[in-house]
Amino acid sequence: RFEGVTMAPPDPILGVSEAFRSDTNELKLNLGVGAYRTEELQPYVLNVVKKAEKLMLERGENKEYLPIEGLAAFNKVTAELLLGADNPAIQQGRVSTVQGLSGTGSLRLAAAFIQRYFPDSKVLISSPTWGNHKNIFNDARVPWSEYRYFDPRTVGLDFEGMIADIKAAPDGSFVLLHGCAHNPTGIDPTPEQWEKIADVIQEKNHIPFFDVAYQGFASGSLDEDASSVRLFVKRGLELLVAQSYSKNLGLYAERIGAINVVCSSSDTAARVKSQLKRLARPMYSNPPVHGARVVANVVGDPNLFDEWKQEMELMAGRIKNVRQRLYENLSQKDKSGKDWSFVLKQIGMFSYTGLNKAQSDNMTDKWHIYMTKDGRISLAGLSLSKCEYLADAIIDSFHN
Ligand code: PLP
Ligand code: TYF
Repeated sequence: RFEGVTMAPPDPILGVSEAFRSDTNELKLNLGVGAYRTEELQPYVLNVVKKAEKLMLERGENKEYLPIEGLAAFNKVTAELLLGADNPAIQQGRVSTVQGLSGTGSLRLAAAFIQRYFPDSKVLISSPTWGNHKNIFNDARVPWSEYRYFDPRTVGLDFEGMIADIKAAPDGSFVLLHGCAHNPTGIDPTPEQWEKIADVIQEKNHIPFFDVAYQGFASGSLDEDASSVRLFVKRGLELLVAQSYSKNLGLYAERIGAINVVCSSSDTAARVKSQLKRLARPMYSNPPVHGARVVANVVGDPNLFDEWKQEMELMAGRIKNVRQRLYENLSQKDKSGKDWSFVLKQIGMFSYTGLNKAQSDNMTDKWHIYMTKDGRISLAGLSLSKCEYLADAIIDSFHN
């Protein structure tokens, strides 16, 4: 009976928000979850989303079930946004796209696909990675192991280690790669390093599996942020790509994303799609329609699309501004001579500070700054006016 059920641990990221809510101190700051806030630290609904929703309301769209694979108009634009509309893989019908329950649900569907069709393969994930990756593969019963990624000495990429570990893995492994703005480190390979990674993956017959949760958010350019994925597609490799619109369109709670499988032929793509649908059906039957319509309207309309890009630049720009201010405050206030330039080298929503667990605890217990225990702070939850306070807290925590 249910008496035997034990208490599950809180989620290391989402649990931080719960702790934040119960803190009554006025200085408190939530830098845990990666969710964009305005300079006033309020949640933000994009204007293009409101416009698309207004259009949808005016059209009086119904609430009928979607097909298992999702909204056709969404699936079309999402693959085009990812790969570029003129990509030969799309034109040749080699991309099978299924709407998913945001990034997480799309990753989970892909994991179920791997478990069913490649039960002997494992997935290589970066060390560190987004905490939910391990949960997803564990629950899908897909074995995984880690490849080296972060080098604490340089606060940069351990490129040699990464290549060595990808080489050492059994042939035909899946290699999970963050398309851009690596979570939690904010450190991405350079274009030259991506080429080398692709070389090794090709040599080893591995299958690239991209997680793209921040397209447009890293550089401010949708195309630039997809260049890693496109480089692999250009080489003619078969690969998987999970997409999320949580961050770049601020559609967090709408749960809208997709899984794309780039195949060697249109025939294969059709069969893969049929199997993804077969896996989705007993899990959730079919996906929600609202977010899919919003994306289809924004990406599919030239005016809204342009406006979206401007809003995204605004969001990405605000994060870059606080990043710069935080760096300046840290450099000016810290008298120890520590080099803080890593803050500027990192990209995307986060800064991986190098604070250890005890130091992160000090941030929360003494300074009321909520963050994950791996030392990651979400700059998307920071304002220019709070940078100085945060710098004081970080310096205090580092040197104590
Ligand atoms: N993958 C990474 C690396 C993430 O950072 C996130 C969070 O945004 C996701 C996937 C999935 O998030 P969601 O399920 O909200 O799309
Ligand atoms: O890493 C983050 O903060 C974001 C948001 O289960 C997130 O990716 C965190 C945890 C989670 C889903 C999304």
